Amino acid sequence: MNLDAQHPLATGLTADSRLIRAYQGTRPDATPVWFMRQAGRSLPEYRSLRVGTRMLDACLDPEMASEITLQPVRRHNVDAGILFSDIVIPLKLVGVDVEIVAGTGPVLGTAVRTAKDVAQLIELDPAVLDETLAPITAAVARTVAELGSTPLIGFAGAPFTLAAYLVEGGPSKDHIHARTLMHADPDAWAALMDWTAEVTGRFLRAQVLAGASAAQLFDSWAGALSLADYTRFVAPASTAAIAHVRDLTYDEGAAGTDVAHTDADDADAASVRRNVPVVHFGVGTGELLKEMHAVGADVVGVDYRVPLDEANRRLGGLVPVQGNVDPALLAAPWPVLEAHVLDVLERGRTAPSHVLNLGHGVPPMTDPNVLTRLVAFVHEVTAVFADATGSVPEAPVSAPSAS
Ligand code: 1CP
Repeated sequence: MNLDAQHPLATGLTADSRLIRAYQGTRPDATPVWFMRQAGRSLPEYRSLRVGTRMLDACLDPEMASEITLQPVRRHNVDAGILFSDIVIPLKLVGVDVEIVAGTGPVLGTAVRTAKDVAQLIELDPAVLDETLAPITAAVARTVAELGSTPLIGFAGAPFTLAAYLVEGGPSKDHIHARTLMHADPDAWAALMDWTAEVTGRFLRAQVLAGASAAQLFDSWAGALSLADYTRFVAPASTAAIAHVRDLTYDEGAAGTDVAHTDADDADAASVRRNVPVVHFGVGTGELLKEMHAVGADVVGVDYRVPLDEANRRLGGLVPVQGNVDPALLAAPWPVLEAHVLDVLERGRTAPSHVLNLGHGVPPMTDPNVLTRLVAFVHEVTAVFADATGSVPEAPVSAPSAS
């Protein structure tokens, strides 16, 4: 389905941004940068705005969610905003009893452990989201109106990561109850994953339709899975979740956005149909990179454990990558961080394109000035990757991986 003519990708406002170009596999004039969890507790302006408002209430207040989304964009000059929300929001909106407990994370009223629990859960109709998502789409619309040519990334949790919270009842180290359920009762597990894919897929699609220019699916806890379990019990549901945005397209250089064209045929010939870029990220998922790409992603987010040249090799040299500065180094002396970032950039050059990010979220105690300095540094050092005329250099040719 083609996006609305007013969507920032369709009007061309964000279509030529560094982020979108890099997600499409070309190298813009400088490497784009944004940070997972760039909004939030590292910013004093966030902490003061949040006083007296619960996390999920803040997400469901369009004015507040929009303001929190914009705070890091104003402060750091990052190349994208990411909607301030949470992966459990669509669960809450369909009627699941979930809260975010400060310092802990999402906590469920009751864990979903048995086939009976699953049957009860999936009686909640995902179609209710068509109405209950209104505060989210309102927040997106407000935010993109302010962001102008800076793209907004919409996001959602992947079915496994959400199911991990549902089955465990809260955060967990090894997700053992979820991993047991998939083997002990594959039918109940499949029903749970189908339902979760539908709920989270609708949440993601609504954000893109409302104005987000890219979509990121977080399978944060998929690193707990073996490759065999991922492929059998998880990948089909991730494919189903991504399918909710996979069909969304826009025409670049289309008639109506290009005033130079008067002849309709000419305009058609010049226009290229593109899809809304989809990014897929997980933590500890070095063994799953290829499969996480195969579920329908355009870009793969890499955590800090696998160097980007190795990630690129595992991905066959053909996939744009995002990552993977170690968040722990944000608190190290600047020369240590700088050397690490240069190494990440150098390894990232082996891939078709690279969006610089952290290997996981910004730690709450991070000095925000370090993030601002890091953005300026990355933009400055990568500008020399482009040649003197400012044109985009050839992407380095990587040998296809043997794996
Ligand atoms: O009171 C607070 O400030 C709560 C902290 C917090 C914040 C700021 C939570 C609770 N969620 C969020 C916002 C959030 N969550 C964003 C905001 C946008 C941005 O990046 O700036 C995003 C993208 C998420 C997504 C999210 N929530 C993920 C996937 C990304 C990741 O970090 O792996 C996960 C796993 C969650 C669950 C969650 N919500 C909150 C916490 C502390 C957690 C993790 C709990 C755990 O360890 O299991």
